[in-house]
Parts: sequence; structure tokens; C-alpha cells
Amino acid sequence: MNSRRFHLITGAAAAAALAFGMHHAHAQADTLKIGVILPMTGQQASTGKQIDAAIKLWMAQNGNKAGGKTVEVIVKDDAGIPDTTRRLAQELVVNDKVVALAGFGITPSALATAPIATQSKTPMVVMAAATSAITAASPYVVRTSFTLPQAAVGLAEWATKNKIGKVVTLVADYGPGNDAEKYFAERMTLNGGKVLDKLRTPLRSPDFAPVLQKVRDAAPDALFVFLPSGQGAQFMKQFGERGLDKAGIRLIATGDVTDDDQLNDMGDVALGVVSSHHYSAAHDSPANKKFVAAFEAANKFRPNFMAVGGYDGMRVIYNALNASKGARGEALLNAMKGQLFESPRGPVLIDAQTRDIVQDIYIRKVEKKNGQLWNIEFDSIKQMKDPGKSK
Ligand code: VNL
Repeated sequence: MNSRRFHLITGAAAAAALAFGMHHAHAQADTLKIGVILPMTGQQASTGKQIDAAIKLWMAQNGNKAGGKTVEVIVKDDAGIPDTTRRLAQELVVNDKVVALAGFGITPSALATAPIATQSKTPMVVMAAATSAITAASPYVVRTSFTLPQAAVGLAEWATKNKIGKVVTLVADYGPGNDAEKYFAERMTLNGGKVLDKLRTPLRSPDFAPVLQKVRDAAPDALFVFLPSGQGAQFMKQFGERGLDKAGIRLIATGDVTDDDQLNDMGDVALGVVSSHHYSAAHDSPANKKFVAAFEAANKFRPNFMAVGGYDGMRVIYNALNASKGARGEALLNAMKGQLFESPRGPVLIDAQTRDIVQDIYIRKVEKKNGQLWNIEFDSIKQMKDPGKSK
């Protein structure tokens, strides 16, 4: 009697446990997790804020289903510290079993994560970091931002055509700065120009006063600048305070400096600055107007190029999940390659060979319209591949 009852109970418990276990496994298989690592705090926090807002906008517009399953985005803050990025990536892969890693505000964070993507065969979508070599660090890297060689070469061409012969370069002293300096200086020299000096400031807490004094003394036709998103306003203020604009030294820069996130705070010193980049919030297309209006309605701030990298990164992941019917690993990666779509920035292609982005690069000038500052595009180089890949 007792033993029979015991059997009945264990039998029911076992059935319940099995049902629960199956249900649990089923729920997991039906959820596709995307692990996003961003600098939400620290010196690159504006990049995290922009990309996080863009990801939320993508989800609000496109829902949380892709590849026939439910998509869940997990956002982690690495504060722009590469050791933290690596640890978070490891946890997202091992504990959360994410189908893709994404984000990566700065190059050192992307490079720290690349070996984890390779070992775990997890596609890694770089939405911000822009050193050319990142795509070579793992066959699982796909990029939706840009590269500094892409931005720098077009500006050197513009400078030569506009009678800028003598230049000084100023870059942040790490991966993307190396790329910007090298590709800008090489093209200027090739075009018969002269690079008088190559100056650098540290990635963390830069002080622009000493380098700006050197620029003044060198008296070039123009100063070329690359600084990561978030440093432009402080730089521009010091450029004005030291009177370099009034000394007749033109400022030319990659669009990271005339960043839409800060442009309106820069004041009149920014007016007339010519830059080159893949995205301006003023880009004149129906797709961009729709994007900017929806983004501003949701956030009360203007999207910058980081937001577009994040938005398109989500699109690449969703497209790939849909095309592969919710695959993981190499099948998901392969579905990311060769994607062609219209971004708010214009038409783009994810090059199947390099996994890097092919896009139009625009030459722009800061102008005031209706009381606000904008990067107004006036020329472009169509469908530019990363020049850094040809070496
Ligand atoms: C990087 C390149 C970061 C361009 C940026 O802003 C940027 C990078 C944070 O590769 O670290 O504007």
C-alpha cells in the first residue's frame, strides 16, 4: 500500500519534472538572444547612449520576432574598458548562449572580443569601432560602422582640389587615429601636398592646448583632425579660444569631430568646417528623414553616425536570422555576408569577402539652418570600399 503510493507520487513528480524540463528547453530554443556590449558609462558614454537608443528604435519598429523566433537583446555596459568587454563577451556566450555579439564602442573593445567570437563561432557585429584591421581580427566579425581610411582619403582629395597644400594632422593616439593619420597624410603627399607635422593626443582625457600651440606655430593652410565621438565639442571650443580660426588656419576633419550628437553645442566656431563621413543627420533622403523623425520623437536628441551603425547592425542581424530561419554560428554569419540595403546614410553593402561595409562617403560643410547647425553634404564618393584592405 505504502510502496504503491510512493510509486504513484514519484511517477507524477517525474512526469512533472520531465514536462517542466521540456518546456524549459523549448522556451530556450524559441528565444534568440543578442548580446550587446556598449560604453554606457565613462568617456565614450555618448556612443553607448546613441547605439542603445537606435537598437530600441529598431525593435519598436520591427518587433521582437526574427527567424521565426523571439529576439531578446541583452545590453551590457563595458565603460569602454577592453578587459571588461572581454569578460562580458565570455559571459554572454557561455551563460546566455547568445546567437550574436554586437556593439563595441571603441577599437580596443572590439579587438579584445574577436578571439572569443572565433573560438565560439559567434557572429560579432561591430556597430561603432572603426579601425580598418578589426575585420581581420576574426572571420566572425561583420562591420556596420565605417573605417577611418574610408573617411580620410576623400577629405585629402577635397583638400588638394581646394588649394590646401600644407597641413598638420592631429589624431587620437590609438588604432583609428593611426589609420586616419596614415591614410590622410599618404594621399596628401601623393597629391603633392606637404605634411608639416603629425600630432597626437591620448584617447583618455586629452588636453588640446599644447598641440594647438604647435599648430599655430607651424602655420599650415589647414589642420586635419580625427578624434573619437564625444571629444569634438571640447576640441572645437579650444580651437576657437586659441584663435586658430582667426589666424587663418582652416579646420578639416573626419565627421567624428563635427559629430551630430554635439554639433549644436559647438557654436559658430564650427561654421564652415569641412568634414568627410558616411552619415549626416541632414542626409537628404526619404529613408533618413523618416529615421531622424522617429529617433528624435523617441529620444529628444538627434541621431549621429553611431546610432546609424547600431540601427543597421540590428537590420543585418534580423535579415540574417530571417534568411537562415533562426540559425546560429557559421550559417548565421554567412547570411550576414553580401547584404545590400538602403540605410539612413544611403545605399550600403556588406562585402561578402571582407565582411566590411561598402558605402558612399560624403564631403560636408557645417551650416546653420533654422537656428541649428548641420553637416550639409555637397559632394560624395560612391560605394567606397575600405582603402585599408588593399594593403
Ligand atoms: C572609434 C572610431 C571610436 C571612431 C569612435 O568614437 C569613433 C574606435 C567613440 O574605433 O575606437 O568616432
